[in-house]
Amino acid sequence: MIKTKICELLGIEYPVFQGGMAWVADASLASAVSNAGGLGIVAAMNSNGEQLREEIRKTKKLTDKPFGVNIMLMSPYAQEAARVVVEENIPIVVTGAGSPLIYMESWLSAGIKVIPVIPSTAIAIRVVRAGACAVVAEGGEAGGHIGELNTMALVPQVSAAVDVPVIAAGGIADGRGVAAALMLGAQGVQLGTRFLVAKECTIHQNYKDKVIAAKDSDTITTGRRLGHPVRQLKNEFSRSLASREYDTGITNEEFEELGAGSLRRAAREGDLKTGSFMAGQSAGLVKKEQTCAEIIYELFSEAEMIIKGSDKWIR
Ligand code: TUI
Repeated sequence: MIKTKICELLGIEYPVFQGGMAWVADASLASAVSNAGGLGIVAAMNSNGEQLREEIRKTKKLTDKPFGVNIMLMSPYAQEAARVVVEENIPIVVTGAGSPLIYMESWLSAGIKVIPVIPSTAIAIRVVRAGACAVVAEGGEAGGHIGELNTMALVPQVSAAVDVPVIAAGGIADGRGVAAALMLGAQGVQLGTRFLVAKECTIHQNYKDKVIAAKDSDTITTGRRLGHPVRQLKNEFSRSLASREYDTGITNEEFEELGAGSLRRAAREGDLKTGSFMAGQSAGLVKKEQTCAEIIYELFSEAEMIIKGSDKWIR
């Protein structure tokens, strides 16, 4: 069995987090991941405070294992979500897409373990100084909103720079990725794309089919002009957005408006034309729908076999 410090720290069986994906990571997915021994994470991004409270209560009914809440800091509801996680006694908060520093004191004094997603060593050092108990180092292979560094370079540098456990994210979808992440110094992994096709994931079937059909080169990034590039699968919508990345004929506000509602249209309506099907470069590794328990078991038995067999390289 693969056990690391993060298992002990969070009371989980396998060192795997499920990415807190907006419009995707609901009570059904998060509870299934936690019940399978990983860390399930409910996304606060698309919910106001009361909707988030309802989703948290649903998750509590579906699992008695620890689960976390992901707070996307660019969300208009971030402040409400920050309060609700305290009121609902959530043990673990993962943050993304910005600096969590303004909320750290209130979360830490409520006994919440704070684990920010970070795109660079400098930001990792800053959040650890402020009290983060671990960080998720997410490389640009990931789906959704990404930083500039890739997982292979980011994870070992963050691991060397901070003395808390590092969770690797971005580009990991199978046991080889899990084994590699551990070799890079990580104490665990976070996966989004592979969990998109989990049986317990409630997104539209069109989204799952698109991920399963994707090849390695089927993602594209858009939104660099806004300072927040987003990786998604290629379709009419993402190609058209990409073609306007350097178009001075539209303002940044107009460009941003083009993206509004597109992730919801993909995840909830399966709108193949105007949806933004966010997914990572690892989509090409994702071949079939499985339960969360099957995914997690497969990830760690593959990783264990690879690590056990690795002395074949030593002479
Ligand atoms: O947040 C993500 N991925 C996301 S959020 C999202 S929702 C969305 N919808 C529409 C448009 C844009 C986003 C979809 N995918 N990943 C975690 C992540 N965090 N990636 C990058 C960062 C990050 C960036 C800067 C974390 C901290 C940070 O700090 C800046 C600072 O100044 O401290």
